[in-house]
This record gives sequence, C-alpha cells and structure tokens, in this order.
Amino acid sequence: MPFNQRLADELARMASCMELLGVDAFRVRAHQRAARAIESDPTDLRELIDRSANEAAAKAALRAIEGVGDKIADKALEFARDGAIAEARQLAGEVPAGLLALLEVPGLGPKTLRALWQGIGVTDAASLKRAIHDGTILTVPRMGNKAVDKIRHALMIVEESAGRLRLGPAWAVAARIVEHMRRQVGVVEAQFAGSLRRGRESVGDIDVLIAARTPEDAEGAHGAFVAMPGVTAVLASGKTRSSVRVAIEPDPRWEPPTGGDGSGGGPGPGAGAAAVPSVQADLRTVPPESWGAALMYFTGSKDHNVQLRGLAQLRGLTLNEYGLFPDEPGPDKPPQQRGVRAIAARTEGEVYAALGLPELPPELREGRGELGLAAAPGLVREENIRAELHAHTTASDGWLSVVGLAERARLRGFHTVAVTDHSRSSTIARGLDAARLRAHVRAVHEARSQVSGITILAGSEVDILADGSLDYDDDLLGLLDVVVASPHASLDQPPAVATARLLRAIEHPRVRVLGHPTGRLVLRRAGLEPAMGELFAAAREHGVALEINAHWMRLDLRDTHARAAAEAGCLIAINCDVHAPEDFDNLRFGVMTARRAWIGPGPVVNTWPAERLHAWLRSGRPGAIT
Ligand code: DGT
Ligand code: CA
Ligand code: CA
Ligand code: ZN
Repeated sequence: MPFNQRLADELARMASCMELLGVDAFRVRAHQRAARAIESDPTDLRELIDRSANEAAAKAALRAIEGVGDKIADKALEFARDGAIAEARQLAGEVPAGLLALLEVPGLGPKTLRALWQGIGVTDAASLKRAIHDGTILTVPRMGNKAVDKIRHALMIVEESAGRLRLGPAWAVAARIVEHMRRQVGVVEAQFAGSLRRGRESVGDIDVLIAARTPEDAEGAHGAFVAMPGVTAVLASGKTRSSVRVAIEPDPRWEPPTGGDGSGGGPGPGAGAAAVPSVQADLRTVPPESWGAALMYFTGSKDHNVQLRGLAQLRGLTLNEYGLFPDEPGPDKPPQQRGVRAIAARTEGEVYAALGLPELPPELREGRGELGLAAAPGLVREENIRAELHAHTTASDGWLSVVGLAERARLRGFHTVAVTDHSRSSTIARGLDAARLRAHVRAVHEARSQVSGITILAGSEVDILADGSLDYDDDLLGLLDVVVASPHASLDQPPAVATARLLRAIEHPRVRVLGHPTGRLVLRRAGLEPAMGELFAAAREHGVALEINAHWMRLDLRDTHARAAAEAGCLIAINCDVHAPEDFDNLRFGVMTARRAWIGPGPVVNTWPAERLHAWLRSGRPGAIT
C-alpha cells in the first residue's frame, strides 16, 4: 500500500479512536481533514520527506499541504521514521479492539458506537448482537426500531463479507479435497477438521489434516494439494503446511449467478480470482503416530481445546497437537522435542480416555459443558431417521412427482414420507388454492397404490400468516394427514408480535410440526426473534414438534435454540424440506445440528417406528391416516 494511504489510514484511525473516547471535536476534525488531504495528495510524501535536506525542510514541505498543520506534520515525520505513530497506538489501547472492528460496519459511526459503549457496555460484535437481541439497545438515546434494524442488517452483511461459507457448500468442497488427498502416495489418513467437522452452520475456512508415511510422501501430498483442480490461488506452499483458495460452486437455487446477494465465500485475493467465489483451505500434515492428538487439536473448538488442556494440567499432564505427555516442564522446549514419550496420541479415543473422558463427538466440542459428561451421549444419527415430514412436489415448487418423491424416500429406507406442498399465500412457490389442494390430496391418495413399502401422507406446509392464523380453513386442514405450519412472510416483525403469531399456530389443533420456526437464512436473514422459552413451553404442552430444517441455507431451529427446545422437553422434527432429489442429502446437516444441540433419537419424531409416528400424527384428529 502506498505510503500516503497508510499514513492517511493511521490518521483516520486516530480520529475514530478520539471520537470513541470523546476527545474534543476540533482535534478529531483536524485528523480527519489531514487524512483526506494526504490520501488525495499526488506527491508521494515518503519521497518528499526523503528528498528534503533536513527535518525542518521536510516539515515545511508537509505543512504546505492544505489541511496539514504543525502537529500533524510531526506525526507524518514520526510515521515515516518509525512506521507508526506512538499516539495512535496509545489511543487504540484505550478502546476495546472489538469496538474498533465495529467501525468497519457500514452505518455504525464513532458517535453511535461511543453511545453504545458508554451507555450499555457494547465492546464488540457479540455484545452488540446481544443488546439488539434483548432490546437493551433501545435504551440508548436516538436508537429506534428502524435504526436497530439497519444495524442488524449491516452486521449480517459484514459477517457475510468476512468470507464465511455456509455448511453445505463447504462440505462439498472439503469432501472433494479429502478424496483427492486420500489418493496421494503415502497418505495414510485424511480428514477435514475445524468448524466444518463440528458441523457449524458456517465456516471461516476448511481445515484438512493428513498423515503421511514419510517426509517425502508429505512433500508430494502438499504438491498435489496446491495443484488440485479448483485452486484459484496459492497462499502458502510448504512441506507440512499449505494454504490455497478453492472455487466453490454456487447453488443456482440460492445463489443466482448474476448479482445475487450473498455469494457465500468472499472473493479470493490476487489477480483474476475476484470473479470466482472461493474459500480458503488449509492443509497440514502430521506423522501417523500423532494423528489423534492432531485431529483433536485442529478440530477444536478453541474453547474445547483450552478446557481440555486445563483438565490435562490438573492431572499433571501436557496436551498439545503431538499428544498427551507426562508433564515434565523442560527449560523451553515442548515435551515431544525433548524425547518425552506420549501417553496417548494415535487416536482421538485414546487421548480422551487418557484424560478420563468418553470420546466426545465433534459436534459437542464447543466448550459448552461437554467435559462434564461421564459417558458419550447417544446422539441422534443419520441412520436413525426413518421419515420425511416436509417435502414438495411439482404441485407447488418441487421438482419431483408424488410417486418420484415416494420412491426416493423408500430407497433411503424411510417408512413414511409426507407430501407437504405450499399453501395459497405462497404465490411465488405456486401455493395451492382450495380446489387444487383437494385435487392434490386425491392425487396423493392415488399414488399410494403405485408405490409400496412406504406410507405416503397427504399434508401441507401451511403458511402462518402475519397474525398467526393459518392459510387454510379448518375444513381443508381436516383433509390432511399432517400439517406443517411455517412462517414465510412478515419475517421482520417485532419479537412480541412474532411470539404471539407463532404461539397461535402452535395452539392450532391441526398443527403437528412448526416448520423452520424463525424463517432465518444462514448469513442472509435474521428471521423472527420470538421469545423462545414461551414457544417451547407451548410446543411441549400441545405436542407440536419443532422443526430443524436440514437445508444448509436454513438450519432453523439453529443449534442453540434446538438445544434449549430439547431441554424444555419439546419434540423435534428433522426434515429435509425436499424440493429436489439431492435435498435428501441435506439430512446430514440437520442431524449434525441436532447433535450440536445434544439431541438423541428419543425426541426426534422422524426416528420413531411407523405406528408410533402415525399415532402421534393422528392424535387429536381420529381416523385420518389410511
Ligand atoms: P472457523 O474456521 O472460523 O469456522 O473456526 P475453526 O474452529 O475451524 O477455527 P480455525 O480454522 O481458526 O482453527 C481450526 C482449529 O484449530 C480450531 O478449532 C482449534 C485449533 N486452533 C487454531 N488456533 C488455535 C489456538 O490458538 N489455540 C488452540 N487451542 N487451538 C487453536
Ligand atoms: Ca476453520
Ligand atoms: Ca484454519
Ligand atoms: Zn417453508
């Protein structure tokens, strides 16, 4: 970056810090004005300073610039000499780093941030989000609902441009990389780790770990990594650590190729990469004997790792990515470099066992209490799922016929599939009016004779209208085997209105599943923010299952909400919201989200045997399922 730009940025940052700290406006403006002047000055000030006979001459030349006064000229000289301005560092030290980062959010100026910091203690994005969520932000002067909405939206855009990638596309890329690495000579283990392995809804990058038989094999594998198909830029290329950017294939249904909002990964650096959405992938190689310890380390989360190391210390041990070692604190070298033999390192199970822990599934490794588990919890697994209760056909916006849908579901080993096309208000999704719904129910009944070995239920995904009423009247709903009620529009309602709306839907006697309860979209839309506790209590009381929509764009309920729902004793439905045949493959993301919520098969209605599931669906409405 040119000198002028760097200096201007430093001065502008100083001005921002001063504003956050409430320094007088005159000094703030002087720094801002100087930053603008220096940024747009055609002369390279570095050269100008170097060319000057002495410091006094340099200072005079600087002062000749309109907007640069005596003090600023001194600072420019200091910056040229030291590469930094001491006062800038001091100012930055007085402001929380997270607050400075928030300055980058469009629409969040220093004045607003100062009010948020001083008024309600906002110091970073997380505390700002909390203040928005619990409404304390509204106690700050001049903060109305409109302003808060703007901030909320801006925060989301920033997260998106921070280059996080949604779970589904990340998984596809990572699976391809791992497959590629497994094919290389001498590669005995290959696995992706990091947030992806933990099943987080979005990932910052893809961390791939391999074990190679020899250093030569490792070198060859890294060569194959940086040269693999899809690499758009090589960021680092080494014998045990490499980093690249890999192209991601946008899903045309969610990421329109021309100008859609939210292309997932940020554009890659470097010439020519800008147009291709890509994600960073890191490859690390470890010797096979420390595979388990390394996999644990790079799977994280950071919090989980920190807690594990603490536990190791309590037991007089040292844990790092090379293994679990008897703690013999040496002068300065880690145990593996002093020839200390690891107690456990080869497998994750061994390392956990040596720490007195069950082998914790990656989805639990978030530092949320999992180290207190005495035994590995029986979390729900993909193969436990035997029914799909949320699927669309060509009658509305799906790509499959009723028969085609049923056959795919049966091939996956499901005993039940519910046809739940959209209701009339979802006009974009070709929602069914009363007449079409009646005809569709008949068509579903007829399809039953064409596919055996699976129960095809006639249902609907009925819109929950803005006031909480349902999109069909009770007579129509009475024709259906299953009603999934979902919010699709008016997703920016205030929390209290959203709560009342969803409660009304839950209380409706025909509703069995609350579909994607908040309507949020990962990295794109916040969705409704109802009082979850009230929702969960009502869902439990009325025996309504809360959906974890398995599509990676939704994952709604999200992991934290799902955990609270399960703890509140709610039933859970994990549904693929099938539109196209490949949507069944999203099941893994829904299941991972449930596992992140500590959910076992018990409360998940899709795991129940047919008779139990059908009886639950019939409850309150006798005689429906034939
Ligand atoms: P991401 O990529 O932002 O979605 O999140 P992660 O969890 O994949 O984080 P990442 O990629 O920075 O690092 C991968 C794992 O490596 C992380 O989960 C734990 C481990 N790790 C990285 N840096 C540190 C560290 O400074 N301390 C510890 N204990 N573990 C670390
Ligand atoms: Ca990562
Ligand atoms: Ca990483
Ligand atoms: Zn829906």
